[in-house]
Amino acid sequence: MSLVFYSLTDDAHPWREALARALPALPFHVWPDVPAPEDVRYTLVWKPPAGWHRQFPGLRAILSLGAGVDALLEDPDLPAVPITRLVDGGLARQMAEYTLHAVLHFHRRMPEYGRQQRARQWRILDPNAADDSVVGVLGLGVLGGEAARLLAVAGFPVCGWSRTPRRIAGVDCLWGDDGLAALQRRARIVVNFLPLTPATRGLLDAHFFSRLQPGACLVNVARGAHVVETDLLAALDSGQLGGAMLDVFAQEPLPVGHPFWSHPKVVLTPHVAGITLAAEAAAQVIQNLRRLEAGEAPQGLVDRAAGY
Ligand code: NDP
Ligand code: OXD
Repeated sequence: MSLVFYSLTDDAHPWREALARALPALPFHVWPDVPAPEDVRYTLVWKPPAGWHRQFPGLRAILSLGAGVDALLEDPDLPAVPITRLVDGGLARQMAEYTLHAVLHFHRRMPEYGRQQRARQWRILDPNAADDSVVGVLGLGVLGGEAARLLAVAGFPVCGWSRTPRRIAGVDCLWGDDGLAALQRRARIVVNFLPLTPATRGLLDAHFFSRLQPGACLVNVARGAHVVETDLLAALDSGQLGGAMLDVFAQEPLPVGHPFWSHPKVVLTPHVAGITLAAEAAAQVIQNLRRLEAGEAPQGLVDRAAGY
């Protein structure tokens, strides 16, 4: 029995140390150095190539190094074994911080002050009242729910949208088509925390933007493919959207020639809103491996039919 680690972006070393300490009987291999593929019972992965899991005939479960499992589920050759995802594991606080920063950026009119600075223009703009900056959070799960809570505590009016009804103190929780329409009418700043599924892919398109108040702003920390990028550029250029802060993109790394890099209304970061840190996430992975070995249900079991 062994575990294989695959990631082109995460350092295997702290994971190896943490797992060796807690589970000394489970050999830890870093792909491609896997001596006996037939002995592999678990994989701990971030974006392995399609078909990669087929080489492990004895696989019992796939443990994702991230919260979103869209890339895994897109693999048509993914074995029919349980998949677990990170449930917070240190991501929620980072994502909530990023969101609060983004909301304050737009609420305090920083994009306009940035443009004024570049033009050497000293001009005082009318401040927004906190009540005016209604934030609409798409996705009220582990990460979106935490960000919505923090924004409410910071004094912003917050409404949020989920697939099934949710209750979060200080947040007006909406669901279904009517709920989405209400959020679009009210929100000045929309923050996307949805998982990427067939139901949410391309949701943030021209139709979506046209239903927001003119000058509304978008923060996307979920997945690039939620956004129809040409529609977003058109909405920014027409003034329908006042600005966008983007952490995720349809193609990552973002190609050097992409118009987002130099667009005056776009602030972007390289998929860092929440970074998986072994020091915080390993305990959850270890607990899940113990549960799986004991035949118990792991935490963060992915619902393949729902796609998240
Ligand atoms: P969860 O599964 O905990 O929450 C997902 C939320 O989205 C739930 O509230 C769910 O509704 C809602 N939802 C799903 N489908 C729909 C739909 N069709 N219509 C309306 N609401 C829907 O996920 P997390 O909060 O843990 O993670 C969210 C996403 O964040 C990840 O999938 C990933 O893509 C992204 N992410 C980005 C990172 C970054 O660094 N940029 C880091 C980590 C994650 P319900 O409550 O009814 O189930
Ligand atoms: C994740 C991510 O899903 O980093 O965890 O995007």
